[in-house]
Amino acid sequence: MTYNNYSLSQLQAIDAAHHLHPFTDHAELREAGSRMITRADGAFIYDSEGNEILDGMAGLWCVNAGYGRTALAEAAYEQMKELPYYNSFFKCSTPTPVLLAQKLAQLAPANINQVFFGSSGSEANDTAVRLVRRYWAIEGKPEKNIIISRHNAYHGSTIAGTSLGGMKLMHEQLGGAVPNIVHVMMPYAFELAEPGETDDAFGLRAARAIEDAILEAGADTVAAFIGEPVMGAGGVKIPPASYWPEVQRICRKYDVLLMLDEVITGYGRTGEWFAAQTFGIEADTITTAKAITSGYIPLSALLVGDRIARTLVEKGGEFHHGYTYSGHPVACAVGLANLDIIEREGLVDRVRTDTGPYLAQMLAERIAPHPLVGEVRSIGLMGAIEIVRNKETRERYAPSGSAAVVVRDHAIANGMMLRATGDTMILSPPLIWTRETIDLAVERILKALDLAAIDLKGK
Ligand code: PXG
Repeated sequence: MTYNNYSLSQLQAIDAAHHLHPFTDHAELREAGSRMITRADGAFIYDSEGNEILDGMAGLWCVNAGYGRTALAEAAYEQMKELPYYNSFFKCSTPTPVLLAQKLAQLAPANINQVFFGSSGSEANDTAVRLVRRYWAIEGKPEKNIIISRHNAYHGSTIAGTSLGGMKLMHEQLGGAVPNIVHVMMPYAFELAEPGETDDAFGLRAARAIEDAILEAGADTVAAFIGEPVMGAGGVKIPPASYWPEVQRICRKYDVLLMLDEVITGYGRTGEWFAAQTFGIEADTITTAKAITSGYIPLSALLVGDRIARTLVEKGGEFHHGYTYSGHPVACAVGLANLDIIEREGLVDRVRTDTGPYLAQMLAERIAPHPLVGEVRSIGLMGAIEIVRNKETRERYAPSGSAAVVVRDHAIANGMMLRATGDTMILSPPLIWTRETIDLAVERILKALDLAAIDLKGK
């Protein structure tokens, strides 16, 4: 490949001259120069300088089947030769989205049998908002229009995604959100539970914030509640066991649709195909993307429950919505091959019965005792480590978010890719990790914590 003829400094200079990155302070990036990741294999990524880094984030929560899967490359190649593109508009279809939709209907919870494809999680959430509002309009209740979401939720970066999400810094730059979206508290006991409040009591209180919002707006104006089963980008916030059953009860009571955003939790992350199954949630829509192709090619699938699908199909007429790449034949071919790998290798079962419990055990036994760590938590292969200044009081380092970045930088320098979000370190590795990979990760995380503790002394 000719790009290998460029030196790191040449690529960095060209990057700085022409490339605007997502979620980036460009002045800062151009000063530092980007890290150039040039190849990957299995559980490891490699940078242009030959450093081997254990990828604790599966790319960006997506490479569930791991790197170096030639079967996925071949699926794309074969499909591109046969039919690189045709659309699904104008009464046309192509075979791979048809077969992938069938496969997804088989894997999804029983009430879900229809799929709408796009190319990203943001697009799929845009479709979800359009569809939910369309549903109520077809049902003769267009005034049921409000969508309830949560502070710190992440639902993507388009205008609809940002509006749905609860990220303050994103809203500040939005210049006008999609109307009729309100945000309530998140189920984050570590920071929001009252002293002495049990996890279960806190979970019920967090769920009832949704009920309060419904009652305040009036149930006849509320279309849906949307939530990530486990908040991902917001810091791997795992709700108490009492939360989701109460949310479900509240949605049913007020006839409010339940929308799940499983862009991160889908495709095995929590030890079931979907977190809806892990938590026993019956949803009207499930947004999925990322690991549907293990990130090898962009694809999203909005899974649509029978209630909405029936109305749309039987009474809806034309739904004026769709993308050029809805049901892209190559992306769907890769999706089929990827799900086949995950299924054949039993990766979902492995997470549920072996690596998920082992990760939880190692976090508790090895990481939790460290002086910088205020809490560890995980579900399946999705984990969080809270960085604190004082273990007992849970006091944080100031300014907020500064300490986790120190840990992250030491982790990366020591061959461990982790993400820092606020004061939380997060972990979401490929599902191919074994107990041995988890042991290696734990060693590298401990080393990063020790080095960070030295830097943070006295701060
Ligand atoms: N919903 C959820 C729950 C997500 O995590 C999206 C929607 C949007 O997907 P697209 O494909 O449009 O990016 C996401 C994406 C981070 C980070 O910093 C997380 C995401 C994207 C970028 C950064 O953890 N998640």
